[in-house]
Amino acid sequence: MCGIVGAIAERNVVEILLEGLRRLEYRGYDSAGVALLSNNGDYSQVRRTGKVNELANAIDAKNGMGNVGIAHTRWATHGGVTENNAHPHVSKDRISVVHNGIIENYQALREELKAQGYSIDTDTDTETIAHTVHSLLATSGSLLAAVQNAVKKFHGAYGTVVMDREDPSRLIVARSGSPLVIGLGIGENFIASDQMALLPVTRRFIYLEEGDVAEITRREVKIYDAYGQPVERGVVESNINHDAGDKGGYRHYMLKEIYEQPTVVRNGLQGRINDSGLVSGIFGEGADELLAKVKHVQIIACGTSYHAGMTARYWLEQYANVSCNVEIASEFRYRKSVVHPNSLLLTISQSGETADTLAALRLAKELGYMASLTVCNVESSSLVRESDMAFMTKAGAEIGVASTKAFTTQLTAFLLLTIALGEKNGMSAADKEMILSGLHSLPSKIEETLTLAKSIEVLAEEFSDKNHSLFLGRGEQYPIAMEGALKLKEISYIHAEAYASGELKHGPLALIDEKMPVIVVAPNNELLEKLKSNVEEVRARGGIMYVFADKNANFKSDETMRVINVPNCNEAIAPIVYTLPLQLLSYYVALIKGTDVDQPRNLAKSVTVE
Ligand code: F1P
Repeated sequence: MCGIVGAIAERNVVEILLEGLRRLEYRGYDSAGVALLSNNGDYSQVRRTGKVNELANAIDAKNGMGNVGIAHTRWATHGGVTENNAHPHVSKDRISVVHNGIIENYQALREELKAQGYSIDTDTDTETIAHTVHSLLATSGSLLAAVQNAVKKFHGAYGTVVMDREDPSRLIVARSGSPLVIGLGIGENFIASDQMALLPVTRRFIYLEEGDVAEITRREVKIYDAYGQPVERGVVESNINHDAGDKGGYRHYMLKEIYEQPTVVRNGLQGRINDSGLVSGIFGEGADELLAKVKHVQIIACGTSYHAGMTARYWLEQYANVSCNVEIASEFRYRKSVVHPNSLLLTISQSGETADTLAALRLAKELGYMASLTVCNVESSSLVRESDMAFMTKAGAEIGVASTKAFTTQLTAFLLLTIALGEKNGMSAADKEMILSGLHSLPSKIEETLTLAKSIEVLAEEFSDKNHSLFLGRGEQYPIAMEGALKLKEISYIHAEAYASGELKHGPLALIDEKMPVIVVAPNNELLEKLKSNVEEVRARGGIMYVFADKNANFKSDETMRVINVPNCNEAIAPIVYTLPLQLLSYYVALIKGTDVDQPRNLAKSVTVE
């Protein structure tokens, strides 16, 4: 989604802005732009469609100088991908703005602005921010006051940075619904939509809260809350590794992140389990008392995180004896739902900024859930700040748009939560022991499973000319099949659908022929015999199958079936282990097809608009 970078310094800020944009590239975008203002009042602006390098190439000594500047990568929401629609947007050659989010009432604002004599030159909602601030400047007395008055008129979501060509001494920023972080330097300050953009220049950050407006000069940051009152927001020292954005020798971030899984899962378990169970207090202060009262869990998430939630439901009901519903955030937030007694609202998100998930959390607070817990990968995110409890997945920065290590660390977190809730709800000692021993073996099982990469790479050749595919799984492997299908469609653009294999004969069997590869996830569990019958149903109709199976499941390769044996593992961790070959399969298929693995078309890493 859109990325914002801003800087105010004594030095030329152009490289800081461009490097910031490059570091946000992974989030997905279609065009980029920068506006620069020098202390002597010289102003320049460059915008380009395509990659940040196109923008960088268009910058030279004449247009590449500024002591203050704003920059943006755009992911089109209103208006096509054109240079004219790229940010910054300018009003009356004076006010320049960059913006993330959507101004929902932009049509009404346009009419109002046209009546005041402003000409509307782009198809964007953002242009109305520039004109509205400009129109209020004369009566407001200062740029800060103009922005404070302007935001009162906006409905929707915004993170925005405003620059006045007549005043190179300040930037004004405002946040509502879209994240913004201020980076503190010495005699210089910065702003970005994601701290990642600023790691080369600072480690000290202030996270703006909903409704905040801030005035940023070289030496000072003054923050005002939604009521216009001055407020202090804490300074946070980031411990994110500066190199978190490097590929570390791998061809793609996605592959690097797939191979990081043994390490990040190990980190996520460290200090949280011991030989006899969970270390107390791992869900945060006061969480143990709250969790002890939970009788129902409502899970809300989107995309890959939703699949983690679906897997968690199987575990919570099977082992922890706690009832659980799972719903996509964009559905939950717009329908009337019933709150069960003693219900825990559980959100799952890699980024912690997914607009629909965040909106669902806010709605749930009004609906009367007993408490909220988020399982999240970004400590500074809105979901973590706004939830009663947070459990950090510790996956480290995930750059590839297609989520991999975030997913397996989420699943690891849910096995811990299953024990935590199960202990209060009559979980059997045998189940607890099984999950615990599975968790202890998990990092090495992941390592072992990743050694299948070579044979999966060979298998991937057979997919490169296919247009459709079917993924099958049963029980807790059904969401894993869904996640496998999502990975394949996200990065290889092959149409992939997942079915609970018991559902085959209720429709999808009609699709089976030799052109439709069927991928089957088949661990050795109590549903194996049922799954084998489903496999025969496919075989009888001439389907070609690719089966990821436990050796003891006794599948044999033949002309209609390729079998890849997955290392034997216990039932609890099998969904995590079986995720890995599916990640590798989609990676190698995408590689063969030559798609943009890390930044697949039309997608964004962090979906901060509805
Ligand atoms: C949810 C999500 C990701 C997906 C893509 C778009 O994000 O659907 O699962 O890979 O990046 O967003 P999050 O809420 O888990 O950050």
